[in-house]
Amino acid sequence: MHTSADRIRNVALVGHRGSGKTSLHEALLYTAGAVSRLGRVTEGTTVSDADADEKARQMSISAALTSFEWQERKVNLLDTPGEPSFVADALGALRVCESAIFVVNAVMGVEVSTTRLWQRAAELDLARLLFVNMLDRERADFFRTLDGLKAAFGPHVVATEIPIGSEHEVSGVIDLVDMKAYAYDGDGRDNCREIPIPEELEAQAQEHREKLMDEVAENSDALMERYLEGEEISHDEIVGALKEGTNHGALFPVTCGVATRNLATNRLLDAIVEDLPSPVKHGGLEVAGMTLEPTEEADLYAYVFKTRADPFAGRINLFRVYQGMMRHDSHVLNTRAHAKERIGQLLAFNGRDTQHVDEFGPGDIGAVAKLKETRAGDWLAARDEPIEMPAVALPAPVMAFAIEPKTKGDEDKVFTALRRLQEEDPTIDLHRDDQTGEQIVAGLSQIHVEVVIARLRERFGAEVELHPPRVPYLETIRASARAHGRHKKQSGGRGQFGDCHIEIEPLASGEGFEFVDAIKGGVIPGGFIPAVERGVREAMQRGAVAGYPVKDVRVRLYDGSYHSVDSSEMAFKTAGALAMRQALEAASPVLLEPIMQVTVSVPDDAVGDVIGDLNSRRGRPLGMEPAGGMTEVRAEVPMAELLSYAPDLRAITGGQGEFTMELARYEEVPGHLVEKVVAQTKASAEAAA
Ligand SMILES: Nc1nc2c(ncn2[C@@H]2O[C@H](COP(=O)(O)OP(=O)(O)OP(=O)(O)O)[C@@H](O)[C@H]2O)c(=O)[nH]1
Ligand SMILES: [Mg+2]
Repeated sequence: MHTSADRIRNVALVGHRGSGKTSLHEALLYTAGAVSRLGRVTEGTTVSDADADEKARQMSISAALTSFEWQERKVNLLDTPGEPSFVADALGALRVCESAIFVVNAVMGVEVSTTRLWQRAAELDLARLLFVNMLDRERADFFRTLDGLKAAFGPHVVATEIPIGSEHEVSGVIDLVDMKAYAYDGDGRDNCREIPIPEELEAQAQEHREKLMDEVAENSDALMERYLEGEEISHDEIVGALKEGTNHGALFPVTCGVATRNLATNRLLDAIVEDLPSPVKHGGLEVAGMTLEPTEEADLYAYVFKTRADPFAGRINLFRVYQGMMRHDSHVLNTRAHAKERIGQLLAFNGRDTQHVDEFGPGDIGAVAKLKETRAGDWLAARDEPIEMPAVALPAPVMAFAIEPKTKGDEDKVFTALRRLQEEDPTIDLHRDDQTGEQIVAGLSQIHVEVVIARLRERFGAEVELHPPRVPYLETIRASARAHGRHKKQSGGRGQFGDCHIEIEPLASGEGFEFVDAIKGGVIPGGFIPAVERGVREAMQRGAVAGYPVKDVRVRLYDGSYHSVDSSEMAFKTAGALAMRQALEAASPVLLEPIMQVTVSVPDDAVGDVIGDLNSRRGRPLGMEPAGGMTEVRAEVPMAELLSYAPDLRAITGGQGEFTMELARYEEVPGHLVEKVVAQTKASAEAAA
């Protein structure tokens, strides 16, 4: 039997790295009875963070799903990583949930990722609830954090509870909806008991209760009137209006507690059920000109938001049913691959155990094993018609390395494994650089690439080496020149003869290559002219300055001669190459380097350092503007100066800066640096030989 959509709550736990999401996830599971003991991140015993590398680093790397019941509702909870390198999983989780709980560290307050994820949740129109965690830590301050949240996210951020005591003396919370107080003893499941509101907190509780009621009343006209007339308003009415306001971001309830002490997590469970919307209440999904409604009778539409690659268990896909029913032992269509997939095993993650289930209803989130073609981003549907989820913008992978297997001959193994990991994480870029011939793997950060390499080793037994990628320099010419290429060999039998005169001149940047056949009177027969061009193109692969490909050149073939017996295509090709090599040397060749347009997003106080650093990298600032609580600095910087930018930016900004880059254009390498590039190129060519 499946859960009806109005009884489901799909909730993503999101927030800054280390704010306590995984600990809170564990406490919620424990309190709901889904696990029998409270695991700890510090001991590697939590349900999510189950991977070996997550335990070793004590941080979440992948999103983890668990499902459990509370107050006769089914809660699908997605614990997401806070580290920006793994933001794809946080964004994937936000995509399929109606609600997000923002876990905020009460010592640090609003942090970079809190702000960034908030924007994403707002774009997706999610209901948002906040949990101010770590109240027990030294220098934790609920009210300062609350003020910070209001400053960052507006006046509709409002407390629904306040703590009793602070730092290591925090002992409970006061519920502002019912004006009741609760004390917590120990971290057991039944640690909560009601107490009278402590006298010294009465005034403060009353003050915050009024703020809450003002916000609540704003979301219901009927309530507003009665509230202004001083009438008593019931729990259900308040909660109803609270949910109304929360559903589409008109109100953001703030709760609080201590995840690792299981303090107030039972109240958070209540809030999930009472304040956050079900898929029915939140409304259908507009996609591909349709509205997918959470109804059982309609055609199936399920969206796959996460793929886990396991070399042994195979692929596991997590999906969200938007409409219709997902049943085991059925066939569905993958609308991207246009393939029929057999749904064998449907899986539910209940606490520590994985269970086989028969079906998932509309609005529900579940997993399926062993699909052949399906991976994250795909739709599974009753009909094979094009449908595409509005894309979630992912950061661009900027930390690039050239990758090589440690053992020659392991190439296939390494690249198959990398492709599997890429299915799991779309922010991994994998491509061959045509120009340098290197296999490039790029991620969002050093740590991101490290995790990929460790997973290659641990999951797939593939050992690799990384080195900085080569900069794809180019060459061009600044003057025109003429040259004569003559290839002549007469040694017994049939000889070889090819002879041509060319003139080359610069083209405008980006125009590439042009070959003009200006032969008159058949001095070179038409059949040999393409061979000359091939020779010319071949010579252009290795420019005269440092051996890089040459671009933006027009070549005019204007004279030559041939021999009726000894001429051949081969001979004319060689002659063309000879002529071109000479011409390039004579035409003031120059070295070009890629210039990247870089956008750096940093906290305001780091702007000066970041610009100073960009200047030292031969960067040209283009401007800056505020963006989501940060400053965005734009600049143009040569790629050669950015090879280690990711870790450097991290260091300059205390881990808070992010950047993206894309190719702007090629520009001439300044004269004083050309020698260096030539020497480096020579050295790396010798090392490779
Ligand atoms: N004192 C205290 N420590 C906490 C609390 N919540 C979490 N911690 C600790 O803070 C650290 C980070 O907690 P996690 O639960 O891993 O945080 P997270 O948000 O899941 O971290 P990422 O997944 O890396 O973003 C761990 O050492 C926890 O034991 C809390 O309420 N009080
Ligand atoms: Mg975590």
